Amino acid sequence: MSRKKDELNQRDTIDNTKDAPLTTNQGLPVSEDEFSLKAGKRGPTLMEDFHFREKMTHFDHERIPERIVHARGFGVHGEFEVYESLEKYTKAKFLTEPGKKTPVFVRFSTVGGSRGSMDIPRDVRGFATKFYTDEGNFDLVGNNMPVFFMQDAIKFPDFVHAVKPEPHNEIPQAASAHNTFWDWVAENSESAHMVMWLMSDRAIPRSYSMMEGFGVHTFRLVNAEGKSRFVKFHWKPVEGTHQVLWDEAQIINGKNIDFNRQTLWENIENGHPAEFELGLQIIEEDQEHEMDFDILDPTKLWPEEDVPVQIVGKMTLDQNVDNYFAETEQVAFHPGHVVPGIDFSNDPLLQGRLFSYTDTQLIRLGGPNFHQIPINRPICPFTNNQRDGYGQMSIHKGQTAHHKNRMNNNQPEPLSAEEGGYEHYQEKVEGNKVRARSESFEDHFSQAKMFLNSLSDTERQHLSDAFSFELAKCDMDIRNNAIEKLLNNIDRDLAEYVADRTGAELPAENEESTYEKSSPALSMMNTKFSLNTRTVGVIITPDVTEDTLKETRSKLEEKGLQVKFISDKIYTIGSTTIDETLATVHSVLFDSMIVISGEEDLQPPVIEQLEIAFKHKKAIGFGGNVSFAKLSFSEKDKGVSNIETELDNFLEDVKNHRVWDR
Ligand code: HDD
Repeated sequence: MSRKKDELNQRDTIDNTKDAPLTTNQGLPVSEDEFSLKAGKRGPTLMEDFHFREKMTHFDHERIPERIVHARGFGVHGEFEVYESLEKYTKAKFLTEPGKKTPVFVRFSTVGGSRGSMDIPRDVRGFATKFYTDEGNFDLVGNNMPVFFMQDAIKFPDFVHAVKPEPHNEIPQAASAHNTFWDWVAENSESAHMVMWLMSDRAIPRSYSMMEGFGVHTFRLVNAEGKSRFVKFHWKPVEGTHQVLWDEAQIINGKNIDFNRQTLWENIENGHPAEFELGLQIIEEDQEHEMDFDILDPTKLWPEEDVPVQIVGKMTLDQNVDNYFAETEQVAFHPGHVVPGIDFSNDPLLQGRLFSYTDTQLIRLGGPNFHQIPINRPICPFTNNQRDGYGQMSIHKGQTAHHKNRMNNNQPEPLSAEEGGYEHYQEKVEGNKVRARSESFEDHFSQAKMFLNSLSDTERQHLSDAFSFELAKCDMDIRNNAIEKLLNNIDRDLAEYVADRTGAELPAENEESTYEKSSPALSMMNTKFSLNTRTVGVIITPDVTEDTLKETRSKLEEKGLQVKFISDKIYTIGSTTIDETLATVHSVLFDSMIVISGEEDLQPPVIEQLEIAFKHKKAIGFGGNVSFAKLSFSEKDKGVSNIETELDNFLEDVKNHRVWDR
């Protein structure tokens, strides 16, 4: 179990859980750590106090610049195993050796917010995976959405400036619902497809283990014969793709700002790993131009019904970090970290990313030796002639640090491709030097429309309300512009709805896309459903007996549910202790609620939580003598079940995530 972390952390772990003397960083035992050295008990502190100075200086330097995007993240360790050899497609060893477990580190993140912001803003989620393979590190630096806001990396700084809090007053935190974001997306209509994803429920995931991951760009796989194919990478969550509601997200962000990270942390601590299957979509080189879009355009996805996702392996994330800063904060991803058998396409967004990531680590991690930080270090040997620099941790032996050399027999020596050296795919390219975009990237609205065509009524309603929410937070001219330049070009009904909800102008001309295609895989209603890791908050009144509590817990836990007892205060009956109070948790923090009462009436805080759970379409169970008199719903409503007589109905509703047709 500890293998993965140990492999990375060898030599570098300082175990503060063991008995040890307190020392300075020079190893000098310290005799007193509460008082600085003074001239007299009430006198001034002395410059001579090296212990104080060292401790304070270190503290003063404890922060590094947060990431410009994806600042708030949460990392976990695990491993990846391929199901069957993919040697037909690639020579990457970790994809050709079934049974071989490759250690991985995954960092999930929000994009726009600062490191201390909340877990469930409406935002894209980062899904970055570092595979520590025997041929070097491979980083798949993706998101939970398969497309992106722009087609060319040169626009990335503009986009990030627009989505981040506004420069004059640094408001709003971790939100796209403001003028500069909507100004940018409306003026850059290539963002239309991604904006649809951002306004959809994909932007408010229930859990990091319940969202898909996408490599986004078209990459190449290259096999041992040198044959190349285009590929898109997918992560499919074993628990399915699920969301919270926007109203719920806003309450969660106040009740538990750490909701997503805490869920993942606790699930892993409790033995429930997060599991994802790796999927590949493959297009043969000679079929490059067969789609009705350009496969190099990162604002387009390959419909899964046209190019099926082949499931090829599984990633199991089952180990939390030992130290957040050392691992999660210092991990450095880069789409350019590849291994033989994986190569790039000419997607202009990907090409720009290949520059940006190393550049950002230099400022963030303070110099060119960030690859030596344990979490970034390959687990295979690495040698070259790079030397010195800030934070050099390695002691390079020998007299030479130059290539080619005779003094050291030309060591370290480059390897040929046959011997395992990385060789770039020899794609033939030619063209004039131009600052221009290919005409094949010009259609910005068809796939935005396809996304809308693919949603269920519930999802479409959520998306329409999300647009209305966001644009209502903008100035009127920004609203009008976004409706005219984006929505009216995607779907007239959507434009009408949002214009009506926000008091904006509906453009005179209907310019909606006539694209009719839909892709069922895009609806979250067609995902997997499972009871695994689902939670239930069981509210009880003080007159409920211990037997009832024990029986309730065991029958729910037996089905895989995670149970918390909630009452107006913490108390113990027999061997059962109440877990939470009505003040410390809330129904928004659970997938489902149960209320069990004796003879006592339900009190206002209980009623409030149940009403909100009902409004959020959650499964509600009841037991004992619960009276519905003070509730706006009854036992006859959909998704409300007696757990003594209809437990299976309750469990089915929990498994289905929400009672959408309530
Ligand atoms: Fe990026 C971080 C994903 C476009 C420049 N990006 C970052 C992270 C993820 C992504 C998951 C966080 C990694 C971590 O956890 O440390 N980025 C994407 C995806 C993109 C994308 C899926 C489009 C398909 N990014 C993109 C562009 C550029 C950048 C076009 C610049 C040209 N991204 C960065 C960055 C970051 C970053 C500024 C900030 C921190 C870091 O790199 O390490 O360099």
